[in-house]
Parts: sequence; structure tokens; C-alpha cells
Amino acid sequence: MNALVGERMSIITNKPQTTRHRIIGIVSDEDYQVVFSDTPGIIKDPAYKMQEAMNRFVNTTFEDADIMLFVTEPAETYEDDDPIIFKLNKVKVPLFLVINKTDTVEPEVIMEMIQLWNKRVKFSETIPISALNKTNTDTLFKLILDNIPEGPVYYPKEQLTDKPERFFVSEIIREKILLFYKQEVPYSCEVEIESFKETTTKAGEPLVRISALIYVARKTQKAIIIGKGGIAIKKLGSEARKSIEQFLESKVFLEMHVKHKDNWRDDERSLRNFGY
Ligand SMILES: Nc1nc2c(ncn2[C@@H]2O[C@H](COP(=O)(O)OP(=O)(O)OP(=O)(O)O)[C@@H](O)[C@H]2O)c(=O)[nH]1
Ligand SMILES: [Mg+2]
Repeated sequence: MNALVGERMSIITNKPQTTRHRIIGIVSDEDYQVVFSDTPGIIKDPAYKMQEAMNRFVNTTFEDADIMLFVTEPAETYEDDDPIIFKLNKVKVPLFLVINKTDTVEPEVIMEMIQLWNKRVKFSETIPISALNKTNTDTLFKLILDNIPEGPVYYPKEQLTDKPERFFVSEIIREKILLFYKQEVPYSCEVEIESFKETTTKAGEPLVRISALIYVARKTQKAIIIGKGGIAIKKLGSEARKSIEQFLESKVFLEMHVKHKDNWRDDERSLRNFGY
């Protein structure tokens, strides 16, 4: 979605289940408006209520999308009886097969994938792309425009997304947590922005003061996030601040705290508060 929208809307990491919400990216021009929805991947056997909520975000797109893009990649394999195949075969709107990461394998591998997938599902278009190198992403965008139904303009032209800046700030912090911590720790974290104040520095430059609270699911994880003598959280804070400054195009003062909230991933109230 970032490659198509040309903005960094969704956070990206090498870890699975990076995206937890349905994130919208809007592209408007004189004669069109495309509203992209990036979703989590489908989780086969949800282990937490949070993962059930992630699957619900995916399901909402099956209900309201005008076009669906099934994005897969050479390293991802599915059995012939995977439930997603059944689900894709029931899609009534134009359905595209998008094979990403063509930069990672020989063209023959992509050809084989195309053949295999087209035997499984009736796609209206098949497009191999590299989101990284932006190979074929323009073609994909044109195909989307060709297939999109006419309709009213939903958002003002300048609007890029539907969520407030503080949501993206929390996502940037979560991205850094995914990058800097190992195993289960990043999956146990949620970030809440406690305050977000636009002010100015003494010199009169714009400054955003942000206070973020990192929730962990177990007490022991709090010590891991903070690290010995606070070294880990210091690095996290400084890297997150740099990215937030880029995103907000402003100087940022970032303050972070860590709190444990036992098993929040299975707690309905916490999940509701966190927007799941
Ligand atoms: N080589 C290569 N890597 C890519 C390409 N597109 C994405 N990646 C990498 O693939 C990894 C996963 O990217 P994400 O955008 O987080 O993937 P996702 O499908 O949204 O995954 P989740 O949000 O975790 O469900 C990251 O390390 C990206 O940098 C591509 O075209 N080529
Ligand atoms: Mg993602």
C-alpha cells in the first residue's frame, strides 16, 4: 500500500503480524479517488482475542471492498485446501493476484506461482510486482483505476488517511519495538499516546511534545523493554523520535513510560481501548 500511495502509512518490518489494524491510504486526483485498505494477514488459529480482532479487520474488507488484491510472495506457500482459497473463490468483486518481491527470485519461479494460483482461484488480473523497487506498481495502479466502480468522493482531496496523527505516532513506536526486541516481547506490546501537544521551542520553532505509554503483557517484559540502566528504552526513544520527526516534519520531544497490564491481548476492555 505504501508503494501505491507513495507515503509511509503502514509500518513495515521483517517480522510477521506487523500490521494489526485496518489502515487507510487515500490517493486523489482530478477524476478519481482511490481508498486503499491495508490489513493484517489472516491468522489461521488465533491464540489471543487480539488476533481474532485482527482477523475481523480482514473480514470487513471482504464486505466493503470494490476491488480486492490478494498479495503473496515467493517465500509464502499455501496448501491447496487452505481456507483462504475457499474465501477468495467467493469474492464477487474484481480480484487481483499480486505477487510481490519479484526482485528476490528468478522469473521462472514467479511463472510457476502464477500458474499454481490461477488453478486455485479465478483472478481477474495477475500482476507480479516489487514494492521495494516499485517495479510494475504503476501498472497495478492503472489496473485498479480500470476496475474501480464510479462513485462519490468520500474524502477531501488533501486527506491521506482516516486516522489521527497520534495513531501513526504510536505505530512508529511499535515499529521500532518490533525491530529492537526479540521473540514474544514486541508481540506483547501496545503503545498508547497519553498526550500530544503542539508547541514551540524557545527559539520559536514548532515542537511537538509527546508522551507515550508502552503496555506489556507480563511484568518481566517491562524490565526487558527498559534494559539495563535504561539503555534499551533510550535507544528505542531516540530512534522512534527521529522517525516521528520525519513523519510530523517537526521537532519532537518524546517521553516514554512502560506499564504492565496482565494479558491485555485477551482482555476485551483493553482491546476496545486500544482500538481493536
Ligand atoms: N525484497 C523485497 N522485500 C520486500 C518487498 N516488499 C516488502 N518487502 C519486505 O518484506 C518485509 C515485510 O513487509 P511488510 O510490509 O511488513 O509485510 P506485510 O505483508 O504487511 O506483513 P504484516 O504486516 O506483518 O502482516 C519487510 O522487511 C519489507 O521490507 C519487495 O518488493 N522486495
Ligand atoms: Mg503489514
